[in-house]
Amino acid sequence: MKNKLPEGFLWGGAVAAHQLEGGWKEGGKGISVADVMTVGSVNKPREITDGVIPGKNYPNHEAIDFYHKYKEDIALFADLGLKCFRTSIAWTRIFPKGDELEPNDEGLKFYDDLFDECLKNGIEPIVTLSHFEMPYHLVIEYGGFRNRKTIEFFVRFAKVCFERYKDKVKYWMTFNEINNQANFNEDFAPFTNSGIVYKEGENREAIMYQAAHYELVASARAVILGKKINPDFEIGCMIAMVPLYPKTCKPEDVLMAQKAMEKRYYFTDVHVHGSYPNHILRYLNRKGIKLDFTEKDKEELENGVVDYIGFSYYMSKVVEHKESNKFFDYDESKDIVKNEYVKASDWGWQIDPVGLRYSLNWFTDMYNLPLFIVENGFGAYDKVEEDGSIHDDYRIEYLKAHIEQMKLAVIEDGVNLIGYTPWGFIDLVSAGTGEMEKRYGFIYVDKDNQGKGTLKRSKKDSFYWYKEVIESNGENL
Ligand code: BGP
Repeated sequence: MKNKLPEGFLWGGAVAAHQLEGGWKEGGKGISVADVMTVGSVNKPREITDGVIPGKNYPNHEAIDFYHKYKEDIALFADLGLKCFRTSIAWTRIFPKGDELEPNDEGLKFYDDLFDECLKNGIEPIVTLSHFEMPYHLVIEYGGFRNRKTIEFFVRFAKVCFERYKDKVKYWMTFNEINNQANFNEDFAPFTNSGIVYKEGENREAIMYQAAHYELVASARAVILGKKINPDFEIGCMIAMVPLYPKTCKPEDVLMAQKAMEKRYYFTDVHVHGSYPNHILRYLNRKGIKLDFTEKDKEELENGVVDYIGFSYYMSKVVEHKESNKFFDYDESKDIVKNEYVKASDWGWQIDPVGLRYSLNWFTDMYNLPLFIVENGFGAYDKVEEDGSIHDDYRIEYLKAHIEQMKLAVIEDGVNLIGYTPWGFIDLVSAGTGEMEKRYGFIYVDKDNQGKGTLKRSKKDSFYWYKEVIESNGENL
């Protein structure tokens, strides 16, 4: 047994196109759902406006202007020593409306240049196809993934990307945090790829399960196609991992937590095993939800299983069983309680490094596939000192504690882990709130929630710390 992380471990950083690129109308790009979302805050959800309304503050329009600054940013990433860079391809740069037959070459060219620049600097690009940025036109015209037709549009987009970048990108993911939509009773639109904003009085649950089914089929079909285009591709799913613990050892709480895990993570079963687990089929039956689920879907799900599980990990949550909940049906908007044993961030995200080790073991026990931690990080307010330095020791503390647990999972427990890409390692727009000032970066970007600032980049203390972590392959934390 080695007491080190494996050689070639992919240390990196993660972002998503709409949260950093900006250039929302450049290079032939169309409007995405992220382009119609305003700034919110910890207490106020982002507003999703009906088209782009002049005068409103849309943080994703400019973001941190990576679209124009990517060369200088990649030079900084190389200085930090990143081995890989996880980003997404903005669907609207490739298919501005989403339903065109031919792609937009200028958009394709942008990612050619971006990936070439990474490779030139010894950084491997890791790509998510859909990261919360569906073309807005698909939402308006087709209802997003309410509609089976959207499968075709997504698969066309995936095919074009696979063909174009087949020699530049090896690791792909289909839908970012596909299982977020399981929380359909929360107004969670900024955190999904489905393009669905629920209307008053709708049966959200039925809509969610159908949309999720279409996404799972779209993902499987993309995997099948990708493997034909380049058999060396590694195509993964991407799951938002928030382990759900029982509030007490009361058997009902324990069962409730198990049932909650089943509901949040059945997506992984479908991606990995190529079929739905019985508990979900029975649940849908009991609820009278009939899915549009064809024989061809079944075959595609079976054949389009993923090579690895990419997942994000920020926090754990605690679940309590209520007497009235006879069937142990989990509803995230009602069943979560505070964990008395851990602290939380300013945004209420519970900090639980041991939960990362738990998650790595849980995934391994359940699925026995290679794992990739493609997001982890600490959103916090940063203060710039008079001399320009930023002492983000709280961020270092968070990351250090999580990397320690990650190492234990690999070294002690034998988990097969490909890499670790902390989230938002350059400050960017928050997906949940649209704020700039919920910062995750090792690189500071001078811009505030009102959109003001010079966009100047500067290194935080965490930058120097992470550089050393990568150089020592995780030895020096
Ligand atoms: C994940 C998303 C990211 C990201 C991150 C942090 O759920 O995949 O896009 O933004 O969470 O969330 P937030 O930006 O709301 O702090």
